[in-house]
Amino acid sequence: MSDMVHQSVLIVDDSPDIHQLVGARLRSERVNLIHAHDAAEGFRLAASEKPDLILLDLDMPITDGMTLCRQLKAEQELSDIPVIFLTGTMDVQTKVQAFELGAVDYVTKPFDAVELKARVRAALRTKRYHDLLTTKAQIDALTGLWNRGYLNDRLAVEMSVLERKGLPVAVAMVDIDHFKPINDTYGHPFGDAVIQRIAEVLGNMSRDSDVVCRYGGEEFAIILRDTPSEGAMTVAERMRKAVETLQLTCGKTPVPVTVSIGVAGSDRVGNATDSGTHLLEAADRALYRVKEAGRNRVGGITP
Ligand code: GH3
Ligand code: MG
Repeated sequence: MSDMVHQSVLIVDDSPDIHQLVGARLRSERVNLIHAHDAAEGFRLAASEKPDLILLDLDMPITDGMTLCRQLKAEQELSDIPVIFLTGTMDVQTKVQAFELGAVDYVTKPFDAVELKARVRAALRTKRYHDLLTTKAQIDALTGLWNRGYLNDRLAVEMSVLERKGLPVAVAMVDIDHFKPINDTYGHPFGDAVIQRIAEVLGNMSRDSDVVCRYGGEEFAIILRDTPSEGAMTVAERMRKAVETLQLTCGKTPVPVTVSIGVAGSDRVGNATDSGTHLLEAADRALYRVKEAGRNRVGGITP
């Protein structure tokens, strides 16, 4: 997914002339063009660059556009990228087949400059809304952190990175201590504000590469990437301390708030590679133990 200013367009066509022509026609648009000259290169670049739109020649030697489109739509990570077919003349049956395969549009060669631009623009606009909605659905409204749905998806991705590259990953489960009495004493809106402040602290105390999520009501989960257990424990302790020193007040009344944190790292959890669930469960067990032990503390898992 590219940034908000420049979206990227991958063009897959075996004819150098078409690359040049499309390049010229889209020059005035704010898009990054990526060039592929056959289906194999197109697939590779789609996977590595995640373009916002693919302009795909229907008629290519070796592997044709329909086949490549089918391959793209079969990949979960690539299936949302809109495809516009570039074609010579196209009979009705082929058009129907293209749309059934998931193409959003087609442009017939030789293309009119204004028409090509208009169709590319429309497809990119829809893609932008799509990306926005997808992101919104994964964000918690109260805190602006990632939500539990995103956590689960992301954990699965991190587990596959762990498997491929051997990078350690850790999970920290954070739970606010005695939160129910805070709600009962100072009211639910104040409770919400406490959750927001703690979310802020967790965000500030973590690295950009960490994934901070609101797991449930007053519970948070943090994925610490490329982090062994020991490092994760250090980060968690820093977070615990930061919450303890917050000095929240309701009106003029000081309201001390603390959190308990359970940490589990892939280097200490056996079988962690089969799913992130193991890691989450282990962190949850560690959290349960520190709650039992008196709260406002950090605990790891004992091998
Ligand atoms: P412990 O130290 O054992 O974690 O005690 P606790 O009181 O924090 O734990 P418990 O799970 O019993 O209570 C959590 C409370 O959090 C219950 C619920 O009313 C409150 N809560 C859950 N979600 C929200 C929310 O979004 N806003 C507010 N204000 N309160 C919430
Ligand atoms: Mg709690």
